[in-house]
Amino acid sequence: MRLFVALDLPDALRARLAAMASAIPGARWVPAENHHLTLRFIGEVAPDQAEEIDHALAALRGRAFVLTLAGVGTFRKAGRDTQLWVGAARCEPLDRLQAKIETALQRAGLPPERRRFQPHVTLARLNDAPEGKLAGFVQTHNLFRAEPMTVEHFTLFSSRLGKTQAVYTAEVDYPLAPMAVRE
Ligand code: 3AM
Repeated sequence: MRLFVALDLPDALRARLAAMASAIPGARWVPAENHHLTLRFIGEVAPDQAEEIDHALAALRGRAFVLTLAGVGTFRKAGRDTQLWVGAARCEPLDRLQAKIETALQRAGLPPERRRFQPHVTLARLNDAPEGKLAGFVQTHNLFRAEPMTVEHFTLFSSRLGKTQAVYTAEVDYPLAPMAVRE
């Protein structure tokens, strides 16, 4: 099983992200149903390890929080743009949740994730997309700011390769405790 831990997104937000798709040669746009914010990529695991991962995540205690997606950018690898994304406004509760998930997964026997957590929702994967077009996209959407969303659970997804796109399935939702109500 190929697994990852992520936040799913409200339908209206997915629709808004999907509507940002534009004509950029070499861009493969992620369809609305696949939009998510990855907290931890896990990869291929055996069924008994998947069960341990599930137990570790179920034991994690976290609190709901408000998250706002904002800004756009690209990831570059070896001098090439590989991914176009929408970012997240700075959010300490998100960083704390990600750190707790990392700890839980290491306890479940996974090797540590070495890469820095850069919260993002991938809009498109890029293959030789012209830099000018990407710069134009980033300029157009620089001020993008979504409606704040309340994160009340996180999700263990499985991923299968479909014909044209990966097929993601939400396997388990892990609830977060309700936010404290202000007096
Ligand atoms: O959330 P995004 O779209 O950035 O690219 C994959 C996707 O990231 C990433 O895990 C997320 C859910 O599939 N992914 C796929 N293979 C990976 C790998 N070997 C990977 N991340 C790290 N290492």
